[in-house]
Amino acid sequence: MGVRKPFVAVIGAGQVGATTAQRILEKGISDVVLFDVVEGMPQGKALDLMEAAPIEGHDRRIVGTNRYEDIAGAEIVVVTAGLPRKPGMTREDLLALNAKIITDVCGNIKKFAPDSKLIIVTNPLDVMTHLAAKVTGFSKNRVFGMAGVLDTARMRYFIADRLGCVPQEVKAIVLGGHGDLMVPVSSHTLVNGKSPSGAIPTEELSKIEQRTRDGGAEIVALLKTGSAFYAPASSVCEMVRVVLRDEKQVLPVCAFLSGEYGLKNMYFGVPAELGKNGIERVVEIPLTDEEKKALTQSAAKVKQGIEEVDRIAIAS
Ligand code: TXD
Repeated sequence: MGVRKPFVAVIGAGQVGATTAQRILEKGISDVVLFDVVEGMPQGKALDLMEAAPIEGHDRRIVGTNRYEDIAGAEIVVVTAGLPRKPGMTREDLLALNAKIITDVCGNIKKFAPDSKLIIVTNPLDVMTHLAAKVTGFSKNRVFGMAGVLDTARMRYFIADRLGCVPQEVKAIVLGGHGDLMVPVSSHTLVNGKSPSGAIPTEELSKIEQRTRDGGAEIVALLKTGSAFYAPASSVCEMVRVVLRDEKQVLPVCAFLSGEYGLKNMYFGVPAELGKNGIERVVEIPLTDEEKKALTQSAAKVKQGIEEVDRIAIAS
């Protein structure tokens, strides 16, 4: 049995890819094609997930494959192919290794799923999203990356945990590059509509913001053999749902900027409305001078990575 349209293709059936596929299926969002270069692995995971369907009670289908032909017709392609971080590695250390993989994967997406929208997950995230747009040549609204939803969810959880409330009561937003210079926007953090500054001392709030920046590394240090995947998969799944169902919800994502936030011609983490066209529009929110300065610093770091990946592309 094949998949039914509209379906999502997930490239890379590793930790994030397989868990994303599981969440999409079990939440009943769409059918899934799961692709990996390792023979038998995506087929095995797909079969295992189908065997869970009678218990989970959904009627979605998943097909595992090593053939790019099978992604033809996908509405959204989620790219998780690549190496994860090991303890001590920064996201930037992955740049040259993952650039090769993204170039290969995106060349195939261009060929076999030319009308799809791409959600990039592979690190270093902002740079790989730039590379994916370049290799496919797709319009920029159809290529975007997942990072802000995850970083924001981490911060919401840390605040909720500190206050003993449910995470849904906490609103927060983390912008900028998905790296050590990401910017938790404290002026937009709210607990039940109120600033948490009365309930959490400033020093502690800064510690929570730093823990958010280090959130990925904290998990890498604990797991030792890979990086986070449950919360990343939830984050991708939310973006997939919003786009597939044309929900027009504003989420923090890695989007192409044409002057917003004073930045031009680069991918960067900002709030954007997502819908059937992918990025419907970038949303500019008011920031304090300090937050603006932090965003500029984060953008400079992302630009360095973009220049580096462009140099690699020219050299090869
Ligand atoms: O916030 C975020 N954006 C992130 C990013 C959150 C978590 C993980 N993040 C990054 O996603 C991470 O740093 C990695 O770069 C990717 C994938 O992480 P994952 O934990 O899923 O890595 P795995 O388990 O090693 O899976 C990667 C899979 C693996 O099965 C490989 O066989 C496959 O990618 N792979 C390929 N698939 C297709 N085509 C090619 N060329 C290929 N090379 C490897």
